Amino acid sequence: MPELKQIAELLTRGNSFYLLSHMLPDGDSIGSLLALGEALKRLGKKVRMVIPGEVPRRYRFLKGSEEIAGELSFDGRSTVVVLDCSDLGRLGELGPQVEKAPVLINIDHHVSNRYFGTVNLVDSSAGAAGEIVFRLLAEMGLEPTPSMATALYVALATDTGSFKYDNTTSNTHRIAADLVERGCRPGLISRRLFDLRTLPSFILLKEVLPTLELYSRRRIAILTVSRDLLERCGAVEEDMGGLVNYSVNIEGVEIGVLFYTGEREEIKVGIRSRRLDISGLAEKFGGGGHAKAAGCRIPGAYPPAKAAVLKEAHALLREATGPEEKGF
Ligand SMILES: [Mn+2]
Repeated sequence: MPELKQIAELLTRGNSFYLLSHMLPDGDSIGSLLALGEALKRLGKKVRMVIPGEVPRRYRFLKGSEEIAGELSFDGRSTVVVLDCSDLGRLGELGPQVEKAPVLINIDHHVSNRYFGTVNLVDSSAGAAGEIVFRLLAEMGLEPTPSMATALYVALATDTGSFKYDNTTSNTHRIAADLVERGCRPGLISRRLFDLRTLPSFILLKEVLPTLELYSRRRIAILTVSRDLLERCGAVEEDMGGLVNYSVNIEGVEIGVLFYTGEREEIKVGIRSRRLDISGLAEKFGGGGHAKAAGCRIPGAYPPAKAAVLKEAHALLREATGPEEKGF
């Protein structure tokens, strides 16, 4: 990839950088940001890391996470690197500030990427943006330190669902093996990322499971969370992480949906599938994501939003129903 070389050169030559990633940060966005940030700092560069919103608690054990700012005042000159974002809209209020940056580097792995950068390194075969950052560091001749290896391992482990999803490739495992050799600790990371839950999130889970509804001959499963429920459980939005998986993990279910009716006049929708490509379904409502994990926001009240999503999900199922359906 010529872009890999080009970006490695831009990073080596530049002196001052802003590294940005998306709202509702996840392990891939934060891990990629921190690994690249540390690499550039080690080269003596000036680095500012910004994410719209707060770093979720579960990622605060990562070295340097306390340096990630929630607000940006762009100087108009520094090189901007945007990680793990399919479009600048994912940067929320930060997007318009960096839109016209003289050098805007776009590093991403979403199929739906809009190529908004002056240089674009987009590889949708990568399981995580962290995989691309790993390759970039190698291209720059930099060896990951234990803290960089930990950040990248978090990126990989998060986006591949702990190396369980279909986007886990032999390459993902090779990189993971390399990161373990560089000093990250998989057991400790897995426990922090996947096993430990806050008490409110457990109480929330207990209340959300009874909201389960099944449609379309039990092939569509829906879970619903309201702001009220969240507050009653003493939970915050972060505690909803992973809830959507309970819908799609039911045997026979093809499409799992979690509706969050928390915001006024807006319904947040998380969509998952193990087999079908549901990214188009999210895109129909102005959202996006990956083939098996996507999301969108629908303005208005819950009942019409739910009806509209169900209708599109039915349609997708009808399209997908074919001879290959047997055996799944
Ligand atoms: Mn990602």
